[in-house]
Amino acid sequence: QIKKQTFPVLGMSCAACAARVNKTLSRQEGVCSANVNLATAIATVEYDPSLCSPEMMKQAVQNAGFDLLIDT
Ligand code: 9UX
Repeated sequence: QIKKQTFPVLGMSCAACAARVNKTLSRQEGVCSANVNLATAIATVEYDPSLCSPEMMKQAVQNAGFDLLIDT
């Protein structure tokens, strides 16, 4: 089933940054929806845990020049 989780995002300083992180997460296989809040620096992601993991999201966000804090 779909899991909904929030992650702090590091490195965003403008709306275009947030849009880039949002697009990066949205394109990730297994991600159903992503919403990145610039003001709170929090990404809310709904995903299928059988298709992707927070580690994979972190890697993708790092490749885009930002970072995602995951619990593990
Ligand atoms: Mo605005 Mo975000 O120039 O990298 S896009 S700070």
